[in-house]
Amino acid sequence: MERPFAWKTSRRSITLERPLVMGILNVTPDSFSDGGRYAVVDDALKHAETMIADGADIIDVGGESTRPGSDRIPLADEIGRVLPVIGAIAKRFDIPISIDTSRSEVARSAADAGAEIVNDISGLRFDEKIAAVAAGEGTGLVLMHSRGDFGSMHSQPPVDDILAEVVADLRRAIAAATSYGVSAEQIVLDVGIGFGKTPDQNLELIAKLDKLVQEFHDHPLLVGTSRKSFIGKILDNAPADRRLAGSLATAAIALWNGARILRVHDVSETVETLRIVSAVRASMV
Ligand code: 9MG
Repeated sequence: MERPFAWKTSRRSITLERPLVMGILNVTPDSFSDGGRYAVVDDALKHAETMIADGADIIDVGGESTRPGSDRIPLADEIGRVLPVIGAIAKRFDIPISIDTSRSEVARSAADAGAEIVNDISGLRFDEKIAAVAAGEGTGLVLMHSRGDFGSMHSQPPVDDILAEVVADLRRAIAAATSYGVSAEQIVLDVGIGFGKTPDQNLELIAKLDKLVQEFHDHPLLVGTSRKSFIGKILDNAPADRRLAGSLATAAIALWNGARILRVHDVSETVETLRIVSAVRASMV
């Protein structure tokens, strides 16, 4: 029997009785028009509107790419990219907005502008004060597992036992968050597919997700496999725009193995996939 979780954010309690879809909204120079700030906000609003119509439950806004080979951008640039977009989405739609950042200053400004969840790919390793923001503002907090610093996180030497490493590191992240006063109901965990893992270890983590569900029974799990390179590697080096089937297959398996929230680019296709998986699961009782 699955636990009927609710996720506490600064603006609501999000029920997790059915799987949720977090739609990805990247506000990086390669994502939207180069026609100036208003055009970027307009494009981002249209993209958010489409994802919401397609069934997204949460919009994850990020201004700094964490893809392999990306460099850190100045703090002011990150804030300048995400704030107008978060403000515009919060004004127009009643949907939970998460801010994808590993900087506490960005998290705080985003929370002021209307973000109610902080999605930290570093699991508090880059800037522990993110936990102070989450505690003070009452936001939801995604603690994602990753290894290494910003520049080296995609070129880490492999560890022998990735499952044990993820468990130990996530335990440390929960302890750090709790020490700042973040409550268990605010915390969602994420294994960090593609961050400091070999392609085989990414597959292993998806296959063994049920073990993490048992280990962290107080926290829902979020998984992001969408268009990631381990999928391309299996499919004869398919580029990102040819990884939809692989993204849906891995989302379906992650859901089957206990994930509660899927972070994706292709919202409508994922929503349909999850509905089928849920229907099959419901027929087991
Ligand atoms: C920002 N980002 C990129 N990949 C991600 C993943 O798998 N999970 C989360 N929480 N954030 C991610």
